[in-house]
Amino acid sequence: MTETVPTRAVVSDESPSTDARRIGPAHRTSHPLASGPVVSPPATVDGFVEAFLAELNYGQGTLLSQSTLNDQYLALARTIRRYLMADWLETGARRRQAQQKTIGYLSAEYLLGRQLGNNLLATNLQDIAEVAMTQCGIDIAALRAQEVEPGLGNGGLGRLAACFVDSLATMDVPCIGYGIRYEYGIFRQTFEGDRQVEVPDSWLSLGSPWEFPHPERQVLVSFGGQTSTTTGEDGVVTSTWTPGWQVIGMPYHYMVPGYRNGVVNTLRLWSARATQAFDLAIFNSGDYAEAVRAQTFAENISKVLYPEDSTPQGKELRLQQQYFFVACSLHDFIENTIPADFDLSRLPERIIFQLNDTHPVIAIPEMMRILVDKKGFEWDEAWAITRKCFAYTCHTLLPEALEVWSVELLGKLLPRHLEIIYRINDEFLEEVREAFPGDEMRARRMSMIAEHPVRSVRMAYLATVAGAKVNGVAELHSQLLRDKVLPDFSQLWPEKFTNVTNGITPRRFVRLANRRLSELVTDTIGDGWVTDLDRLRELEPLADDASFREEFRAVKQANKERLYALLKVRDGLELPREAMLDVMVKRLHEYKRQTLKLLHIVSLYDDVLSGRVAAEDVTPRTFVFGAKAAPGYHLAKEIIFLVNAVADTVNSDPKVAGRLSVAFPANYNVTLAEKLIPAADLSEQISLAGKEASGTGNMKFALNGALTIGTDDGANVEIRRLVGDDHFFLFGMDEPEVEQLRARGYSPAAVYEENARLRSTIDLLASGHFTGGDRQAVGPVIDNLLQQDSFMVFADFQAYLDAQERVDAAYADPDAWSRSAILNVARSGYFSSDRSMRDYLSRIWA
Ligand code: NBG
Repeated sequence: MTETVPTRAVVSDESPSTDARRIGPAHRTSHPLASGPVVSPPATVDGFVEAFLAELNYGQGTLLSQSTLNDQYLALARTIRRYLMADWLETGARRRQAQQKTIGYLSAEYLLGRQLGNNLLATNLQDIAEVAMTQCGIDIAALRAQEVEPGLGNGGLGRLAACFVDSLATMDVPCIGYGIRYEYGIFRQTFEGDRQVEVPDSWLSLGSPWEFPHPERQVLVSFGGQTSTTTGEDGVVTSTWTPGWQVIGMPYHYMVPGYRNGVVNTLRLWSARATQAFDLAIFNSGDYAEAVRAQTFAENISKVLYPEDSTPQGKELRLQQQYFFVACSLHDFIENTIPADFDLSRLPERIIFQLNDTHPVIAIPEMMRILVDKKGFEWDEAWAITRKCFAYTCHTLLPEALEVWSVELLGKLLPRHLEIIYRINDEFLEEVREAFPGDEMRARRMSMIAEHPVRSVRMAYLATVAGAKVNGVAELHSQLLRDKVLPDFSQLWPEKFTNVTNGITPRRFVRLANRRLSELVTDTIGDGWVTDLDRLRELEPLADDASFREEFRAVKQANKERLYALLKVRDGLELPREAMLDVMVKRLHEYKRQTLKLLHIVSLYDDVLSGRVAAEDVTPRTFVFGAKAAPGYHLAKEIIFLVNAVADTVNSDPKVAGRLSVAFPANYNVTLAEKLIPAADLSEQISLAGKEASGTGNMKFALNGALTIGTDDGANVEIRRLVGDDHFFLFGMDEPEVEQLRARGYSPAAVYEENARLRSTIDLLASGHFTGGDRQAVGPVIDNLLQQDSFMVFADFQAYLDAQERVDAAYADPDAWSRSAILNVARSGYFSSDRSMRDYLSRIWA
């Protein structure tokens, strides 16, 4: 039985009443084409032009001669869709037939990036589309630029989800990506007076040609209210949830094409709608605001992406978002995807829900509720099923990033789920007490319910207990997860814990972003690398080939010029053609240590100002930052201000002209990353050891031929091991050293006193030199470093400067540098997200 939403919802937790109007397939005709294959337009220039003009005329309702750029973009997108549609329908039909196990990827974020280029690549229509557009008198580049990227994620976690669904489609693995269709994605960053100002990202406003709403698959989601228990004649106690309010989840489907393999998987993102658009009686009485109040309230749920990266905010709306999308997704799978008569005791044969961090963990009690309250399973059997249907990926090591929900809030919003969590916890603690008799402290430590500072549910513990597997995202991270974050759990269930090192899709981040390098590689070793990235190994011998190195350098230079041309029109930046391009792009977070990079720049500048170093002896470098700060993260915003202030001063000081320049283009996003990363010489991966779970930018840079300067943190460890110590600039404390220093007592002020270079650097910053004499403006950052420096910037400062000197020395020998860069490319094939998917398939989803 599939469930649809009644046009007039009744507030109850029951399935919508049977009088609900069905909007599903109406009837079957006997027309021969009714269920036959859809036909794609011919993959020729003429076929493309014809399909495009048809979209322009019939889809946009305009003539080519009258059309705007946006009309043309929408028509082009819809034309490409036509070429994907047959494969999409066919993949869906094949999946329904095969009844294979499906990956339900549950993620609150998908940072997709622009779709047009990726879909042209997947369909192999790039050249045809370009010629076709030229024939229509249109510059396809202008249409590409018209697309607003769907920024439905913050950073690495959301981008990882996008890479994973790309890989699964390319590997023809059944996967449904489930998430939220935020009306506003990650804010657009602008700078005013060097300070970050956030502008809403209305990515849908000019139309969204890549999505397909499916009202017939709407789902009703309940919240609030209360539960009551009744004891049946057989003595069995049942709990009934009478919710207080409901919203409708409306799915939008997105195509996830595999790379030229005829597969198109589905990403299903949910949008919240009110059960009733407005109250006509109130409207008629004249209170217009009150009449639409319920609608506004309901639709707020999918209105905006929370812009916090790594540190969750325990806000009620956030919990509403989380429950909203997992409730829709579970319902969608159980009621609308598998056959109506499916025996749910065999559910684990058909689905594994991968929990992308703790955001979707409320799906666990939701599954229990469905099985016990709605499907009549006994608790124990339901629990046995549930434990096989979920696996949990942890993406952090920061204790403050482990999500907790206060019992008060959870009980108010989801009273039945709280009851279920309590019971899961009680039974789990029994198990702990049995395994460790007399160790009450342990039971308390492991409880899913924290007592302080307020009673709350530890979502990571719930996920660990219920999940069939728990994984970290890089070797070091998985080890620290076992040893430091969840030690009691890994002791109880060592076999539950595993690692899957993150990866990135080579389609978007090499083939699409770096067309020149891709051509060079393909000319040399063929194009098999696009779906088998280990084949890049075949490039290794070419590192010793002078003419290959020459070509490789020409690619890098061309990518730089493409970037500089873009930054000139995009940001009004003028950057020197010949300089090492030193790039640090990622979310602004203290643990990532953008301030360490900043201190390096200031110290180089200080060397010249103070006459210690002649300007001619400074290796010309262009430093590029890209980073958004969470709007409420004040210190991060102060750091952005300071970077901009330093950039202004350094860029306009003739003493370092042609030697040092600093660029901070606003609004770093996937689109900009695709231009920046292929141009970089040096990749900055300088987090404090033990803090960055993995990093994925680090992988993108290595695969595009940048060398890394980095700490022994996250996936840097594995990158260094693979590319070799001679081709990676390691510096700083490792994780045990960080812990030792903290245990000894870390005093940043003492480091400042002892290190003359650091003192001079800090003093120059503190003097107001970069802020027009305003010392207060630098106060927050400097004071924090001197007094707290939680992420030990000062402790690693000297080691970082020394490593940067090694970078300068290496860069002075272009042949040796290119050799290292080529080896970075050749040896980084491991970081394909296809490999990550193979690891998930064998270690977790098997
Ligand atoms: C981030 C980590 C990164 C990691 C990505 C993807 C969160 C909570 N975590 O190091 O900080 O690369 O996840 O795994 O956003």
